[in-house]
Amino acid sequence: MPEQQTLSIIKPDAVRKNLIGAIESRFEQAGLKIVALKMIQLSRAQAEGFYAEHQGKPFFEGLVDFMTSGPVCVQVLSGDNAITRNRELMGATNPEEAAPGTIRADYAESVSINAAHGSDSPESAAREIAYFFEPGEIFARS
Ligand code: DAT
Ligand code: MG
Repeated sequence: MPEQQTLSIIKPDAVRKNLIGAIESRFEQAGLKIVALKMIQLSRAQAEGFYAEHQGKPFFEGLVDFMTSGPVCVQVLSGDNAITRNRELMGATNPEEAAPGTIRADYAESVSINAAHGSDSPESAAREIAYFFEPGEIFARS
């Protein structure tokens, strides 16, 4: 598998619970490299644009409320098969369905308050990385 990059977000619930280090540590221990990183407070417009694919769904307004409820950490993770590996580390969207030992199984509260985001395809990774980072903010690390 070639080197890939993916966008990860530590969501407001996990930041509130002081889990930034615990979650970043899981990425590093799995061999993924953090090549860009920042803490930000999303505006409603930023959250709506980021989750545009879900516009019109019943949970959309609640999702935007939640994602703007406090600061988040956004990071670009790099490594072999990084997109799928990050999704595996996160576990299923609904923590009740997430495999034991995954981020969501261990830290998520519910299907809507679920600790982490990860890009789900190369196309979404490219869009989501560019949504938050300028090229000069992403570092080459070998
Ligand atoms: P994922 O975050 O695993 O990629 P998704 O893209 O389907 O999942 O949905 C984006 C977010 O929207 C998800 O992390 C939490 C929220 N969400 C999804 N389905 C939901 C539902 N049935 N009820 C409440 N929130 C939901
Ligand atoms: Mg998704």
